[in-house]
Amino acid sequence: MNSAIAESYHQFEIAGLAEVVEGNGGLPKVHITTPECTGEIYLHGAHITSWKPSGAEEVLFLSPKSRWEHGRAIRGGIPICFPWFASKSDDPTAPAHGFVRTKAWQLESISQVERAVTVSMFTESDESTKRWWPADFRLVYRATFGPELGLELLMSNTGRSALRFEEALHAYHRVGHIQDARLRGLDGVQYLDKTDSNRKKMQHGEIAITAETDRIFLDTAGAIELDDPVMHRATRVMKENSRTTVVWNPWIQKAQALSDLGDDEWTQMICIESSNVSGFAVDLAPGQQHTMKARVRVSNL
Ligand code: TA6
Repeated sequence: MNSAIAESYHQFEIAGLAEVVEGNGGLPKVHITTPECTGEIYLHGAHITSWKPSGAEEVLFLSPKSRWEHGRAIRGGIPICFPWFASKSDDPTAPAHGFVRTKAWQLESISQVERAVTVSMFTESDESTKRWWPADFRLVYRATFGPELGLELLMSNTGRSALRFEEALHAYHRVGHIQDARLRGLDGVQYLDKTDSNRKKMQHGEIAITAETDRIFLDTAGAIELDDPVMHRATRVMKENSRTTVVWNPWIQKAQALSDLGDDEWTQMICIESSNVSGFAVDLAPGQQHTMKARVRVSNL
């Protein structure tokens, strides 16, 4: 990170709490250290790569094999999928999960609120986005690092036409061993099974991961509990203005097929994604805004 860039970020820093430093691949990141937690968020993709409450272990999974370069997604942490989820329905050449996770966002502010630090970043429509998606938009992301991790994705339609978009906070949660972890909060919820031609199915009881799992849970606003007996930890994911939850674990073969994920790393992660995807994409008229929120809390199991 050259000195001019460092200088331009200096104005945002809060002494002793938040600094902008050079991260992996030379990409700038905000490093947060408070009495309550430590955390990291890259300007690349507004991508949170770490949140560690005091006295607890790292909550997010991050692959040591991840790439760190403009135009590539970071493997792990919390990628932001927008304005489409997975592949673009009308263009197979478009980047998976949209284009904001692979571009540099701009730092808007860093502020201290009680026991937490909030980092705010934004990205807007430009020539590179219009290559894939004609809309005019402004996307603001506020990440609050404290005793809980708070996430807010605020989307504004800054154009003159109505638009429709999908969004997901594609969070990689770290677990001791996936086969011992259990997910609760989706009992009785319908889902699309991506491992079975998107067939619609019903979840019965808690989720145990015993094979490749890729499910879009539909019309659900409830909180998710992740129980991890190996790390003696319970993680609660709460959300607002989100009507779908995606659950993903690549298992053995898919993990081997991903060059930026270690072959055995499928055992250490599960994705729980607060989202609005598939039939729950969001419509916005010109001038309208939409905010999706999520909060993560950990406790001892
Ligand atoms: O969220 C689940 C999913 O859509 C899976 O189908 C899988 O592809 C995963 O995302 C990871 O996608 P990525 O483009 O980051 O490799």
